[in-house]
Amino acid sequence: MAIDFEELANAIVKGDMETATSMTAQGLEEGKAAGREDLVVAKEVLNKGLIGGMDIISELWVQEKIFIPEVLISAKVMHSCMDLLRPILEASKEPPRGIMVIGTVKGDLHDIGQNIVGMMLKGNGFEVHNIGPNAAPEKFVNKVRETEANLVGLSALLTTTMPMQRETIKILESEGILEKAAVMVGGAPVTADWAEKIDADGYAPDAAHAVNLARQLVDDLREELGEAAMAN
Ligand code: B12
Repeated sequence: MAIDFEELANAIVKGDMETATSMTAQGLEEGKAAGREDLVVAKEVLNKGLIGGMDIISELWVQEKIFIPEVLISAKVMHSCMDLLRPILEASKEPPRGIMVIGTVKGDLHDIGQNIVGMMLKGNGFEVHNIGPNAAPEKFVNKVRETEANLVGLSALLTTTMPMQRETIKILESEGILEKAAVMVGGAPVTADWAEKIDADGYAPDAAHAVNLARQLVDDLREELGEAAMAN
């Protein structure tokens, strides 16, 4: 019997760590027992259960039915459930398609969405270096230099930190990073228009689109720079 995704989402909302983590584990086990592919089951648990729970949290917060402490508890439960899915979502047998540095821009502590994007990219053959939330532009610059990344992902969840995406891109540009790397932006308030305005190379509304966009940007870079330059 498949797990009840609504019950899992509600456990996230209630901050019920035990129920949420045991249902996540149970969902994976039942999928395996039914002979379904681990990755398909993990994505289903993530999208229908965990993200479903965060959608309810967002709605309740907007309606002022819950407050920051409750949101923090739910976020903690969400992280623990994601830890159970991580080994499956990040497993990839392919050589790296590209190297990405991802983080949430300075001043912004939201990290759930960018963690999901990072996990999905890893599972799709990218080498991913996640520098976490509240990441200053210099931190992006240093990590790209250290890892020779060809993709940079900037997340922002607040309208007040969206300008920091622009600022970070400006600094990446002035440091010469964007000669060999492409930059993509995302986060709930971010739009394709904003991405264009701040000279990002691309925008994706969610993790699935982010994977396609990352592939496209790396292919475009390869064409532009040639394979030899990409290897340096
Ligand atoms: C959880 C949460 C918190 C938690 C964060 C915990 C954590 N570890 O992340 C806590 C409680 C800390 C928090 C704090 C605050 N928050 Co808050 N938070 C949220 C909430 C409810 C959910 C965010 C989330 O995790 N969503 C689930 C994930 C899966 O979705 P996602 O992040 O959008 O990510 C997806 C896509 O956007 C995309 N994506 C994300 N990043 C990237 C990056 C790239 C490169 C790409 C391509 C794609 C991509 O892919 C992801 C997966 O599909 C949102 C509500 C909302 N509607 O977003 C408010 C929300 C973002 N918060 C808000 C506010 C106001 C705050 C505070 C200022 C509150 C306060 N008064 O202190 C503080 C700010 C603290 C700070 N300096 O950052 C507002 C922002 C309003 C605005 N217009 O700016 C929101 C919208 C709530 C609201 N409606 O009022 N928050």
